[in-house]
Amino acid sequence: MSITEEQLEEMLSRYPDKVKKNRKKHLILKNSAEACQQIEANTRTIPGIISQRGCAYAGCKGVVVGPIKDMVHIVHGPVGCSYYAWGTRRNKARADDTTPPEKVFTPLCFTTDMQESDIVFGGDKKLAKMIDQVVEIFHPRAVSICATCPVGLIGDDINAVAKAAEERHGIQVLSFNCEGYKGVSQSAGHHIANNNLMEHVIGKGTAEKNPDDYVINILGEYNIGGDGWELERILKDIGYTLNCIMTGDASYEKIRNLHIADLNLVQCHRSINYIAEMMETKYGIPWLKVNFIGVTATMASLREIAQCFNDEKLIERTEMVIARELARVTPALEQYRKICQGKTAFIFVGGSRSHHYQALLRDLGMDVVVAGYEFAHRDDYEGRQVIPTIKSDADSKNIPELHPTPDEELYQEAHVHLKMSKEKYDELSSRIAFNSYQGMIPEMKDGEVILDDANHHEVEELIRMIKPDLFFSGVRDKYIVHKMGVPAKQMHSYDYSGPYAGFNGSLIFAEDVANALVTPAWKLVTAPWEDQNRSRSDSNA
Ligand code: CFN
Repeated sequence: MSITEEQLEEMLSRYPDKVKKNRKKHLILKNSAEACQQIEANTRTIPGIISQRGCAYAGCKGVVVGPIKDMVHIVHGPVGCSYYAWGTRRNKARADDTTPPEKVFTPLCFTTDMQESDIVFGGDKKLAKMIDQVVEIFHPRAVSICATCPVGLIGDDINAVAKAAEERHGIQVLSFNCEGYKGVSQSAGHHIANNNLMEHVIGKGTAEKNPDDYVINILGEYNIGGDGWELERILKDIGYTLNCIMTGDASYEKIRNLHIADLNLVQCHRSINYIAEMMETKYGIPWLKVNFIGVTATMASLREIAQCFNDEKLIERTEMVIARELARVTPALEQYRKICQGKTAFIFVGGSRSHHYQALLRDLGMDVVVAGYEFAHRDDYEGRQVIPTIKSDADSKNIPELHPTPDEELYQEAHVHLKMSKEKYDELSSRIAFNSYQGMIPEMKDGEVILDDANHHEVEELIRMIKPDLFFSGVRDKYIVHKMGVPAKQMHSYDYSGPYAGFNGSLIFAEDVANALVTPAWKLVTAPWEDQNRSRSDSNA
């Protein structure tokens, strides 16, 4: 069901005038007649409003730095800051040829557990002692210190503690002044993390690039539910050398050698664009925005990457892998599509997924009637980027054999499953290419709602007015929407599912969505506040 200006106006009319004026700029109806529809983003949340946003510490430690697997990340602050962020993001990591299992610290949680006496007398001695213990017990390759709010308030000098610890132990100790209150959201924390890693870690390694390889990094991919591993599978099959996924399942050493790539792919632009841009300036490495969420978007992104290198062999191999994958996943996807077709979705996530998942939901035939971001900036809502061209001597490049060996048979099979001729496939392919990154607002239809920094009142009202078939958001608003009789999926950690990226991920996502849509449970739900027979004593029982 679509929504009108009048309905939006009515929803906003509950606010005091000043608040209404502010929120009006963050809540707009898509109208393609307006040449440049503008939304206000990345501004301070109105005090007292229950925002869905996180803090700078969440963006720095939780998002960018935390997934580096062979470092110990010490949270300097009261225990709650680390405990409530422990394992909840589901950024997966495992041992690999350069990182043995005893050096993978991702499942662990380290904190100085500041107490009242530390607040009064300072927590720096406790922090220094903890670094000594961590080095002695765990032998990490490097250590990070992430500060939470009280550290900035009492003025503990974590930078001096880090410097002294580096001298004592001979390993790098990075200090992040990412106190939660900095900036207007977790976006400030991304920036703090990016700057520090760029200045002190990236480019410090001594690995050398093999000039015969096409070497790429994926920036802004955090391996939630194993997404990064699925992308690794596809990109390696095509013949790329994947230098580093930043920072999902990444090691400290790989990040030190991030600079030896030919191209940086940027999956989550919001959290990592600073590094992409700084690497372009410092090392001349171009970057390309990609979207590996959904079959169509993945295909388009793969084609764009091949296009950057402009090598016929690579372009052909890309088509082979796409055809093989389509042959595998399309039949099952078609079955789920029958269930999902025509259903509506409301999606509200951090700073990049609301756009990325639009592509996957469209693949399933669903309409995204409301889309928004917690903390995106204007450029995440708008526009796209020009595809860079990389000068390379294609003849000398090494593209290893594909396993399992691709063949004409598989390629043909793909066309059979798609029920189309080779000509049709080629035509479709050319149409899909170069369409993956239009931007969130340009890809929406007239009458759909764009929502920035939503709060509980607006989410509840929009759910009531629009009654979407599915709500995709976070844990804070998931359960109230359940109680309103609408199934809700956690789009940050994918509840307990995933991967959702790439071809295999599309299939898992489609299955999860179809399950949510067909379960009869939601029709049986009566919200406690709608149950007239429920007495006060019942609810207290
Ligand atoms: S994994 Fe990413 S994709 S990094 Fe970012 S902007 Fe968060 S933790 Mo939650 S799911 Fe979300 Fe994005 Fe980039 Fe995740 S949409 S809010 S800070 N995010």
